[in-house]
Amino acid sequence: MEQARGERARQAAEGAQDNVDGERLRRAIAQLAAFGGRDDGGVSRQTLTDIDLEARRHLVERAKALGCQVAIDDAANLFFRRPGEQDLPPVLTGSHVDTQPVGGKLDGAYGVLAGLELIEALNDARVRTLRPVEVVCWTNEEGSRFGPGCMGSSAFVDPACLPRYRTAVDGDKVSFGDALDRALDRMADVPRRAMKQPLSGFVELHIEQGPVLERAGVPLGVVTGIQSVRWYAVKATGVAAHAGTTPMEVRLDAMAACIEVAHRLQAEAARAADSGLRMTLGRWVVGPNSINTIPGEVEFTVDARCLDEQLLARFDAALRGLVAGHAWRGRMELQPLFARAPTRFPQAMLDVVAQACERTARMAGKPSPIPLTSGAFHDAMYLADHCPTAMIFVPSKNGLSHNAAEETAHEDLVLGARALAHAVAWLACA
Ligand code: HGY
Ligand code: MN
Ligand code: MN
Repeated sequence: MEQARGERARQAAEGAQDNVDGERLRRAIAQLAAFGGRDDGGVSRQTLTDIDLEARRHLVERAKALGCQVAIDDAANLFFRRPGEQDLPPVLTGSHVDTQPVGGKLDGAYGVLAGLELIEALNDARVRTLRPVEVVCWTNEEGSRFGPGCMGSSAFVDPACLPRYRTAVDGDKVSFGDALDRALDRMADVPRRAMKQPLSGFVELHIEQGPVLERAGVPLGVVTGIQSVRWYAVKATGVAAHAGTTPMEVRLDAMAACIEVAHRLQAEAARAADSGLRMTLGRWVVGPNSINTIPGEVEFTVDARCLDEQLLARFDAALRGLVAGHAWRGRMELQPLFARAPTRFPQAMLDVVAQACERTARMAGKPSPIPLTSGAFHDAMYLADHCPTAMIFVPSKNGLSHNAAEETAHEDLVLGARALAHAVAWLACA
């Protein structure tokens, strides 16, 4: 019995892998990139904007054309299911299609489209998997329009998160709840499904978004885990006043206060950089943001990441101390926004992914895959709490992402899709 099942898994995996069509994948990437496409080659498709909803509709129609059953849950996560021989918990793959304000055409989208390519490859290979195979499009992975990130996947795993997420607002004071209800209305024709469905496993294919694979000259990465991440907002409240008439010594300048705290944070981060800490002060909101008014309110965000949780805890303590101890007559507040401990994927899943990447690389005459951890966070970090989870990476040119110039050699994109096909088809028959 075991042997027959193993042979079935091997045949399904190799059939799926060998039927991945690189030109079909190239076309699919170009079609999706048109939703929010920019003149500089990038994509602007922030979560639950009209353009994101149009892109989602495009994916629903494509999945239906492939014979998939489509479903949506209360977080507007979309699921495209290819039935299996038995109605067992499915093997899930996929990622997200929302982007940064100025993003690339691959971050997230590549994982969803490689999942749909897998469905086509299984159809072409006439493979019948034991379990269903599902492709997911998670809601709001980026967390840029509405914070925190990974709202859809974390709510899928723990639905109790959703009410709190609904109160998040974007820069125009639109709430995530309103945007979500609008998205669900637009998808009222798609059958609704409960969250927290049982899953046999989850495998996410993603671009690395960093320099490791490119520097190693290796096209496939077996992702062993994801580093820890914490987000904060620091807000200074002073007094808006006239830039020309207000003497320097009487000002309550919120910008001057934030710059001082920011400088000390940069020094703190520089001291810990060799230990792997990465800190970004990425978003500044200045009020009233006028050239000739002293800023009365300034808020900036802190994104801090590290694989070493203790080191991140020390940074957290230093940040809290800096904000609490900042000596000025105005107000300085710190608001934690998001925190996720490091993720480590189980060895059994790493073995399946390594096997898939090995065969893909060998068949293409390429170097064997290497293990690496992810500097970026991904939906897989929440799915890892729910079912056996793993990730596959392909290289990013110049290690660049969250930038319109984000790019990966098409040959590598195809190799990644082949490795994903092998891993998911294997798991769906094993
Ligand atoms: O920020 C991240 O790591 C992810 O790319 N959203
Ligand atoms: Mn991503
Ligand atoms: Mn991203």
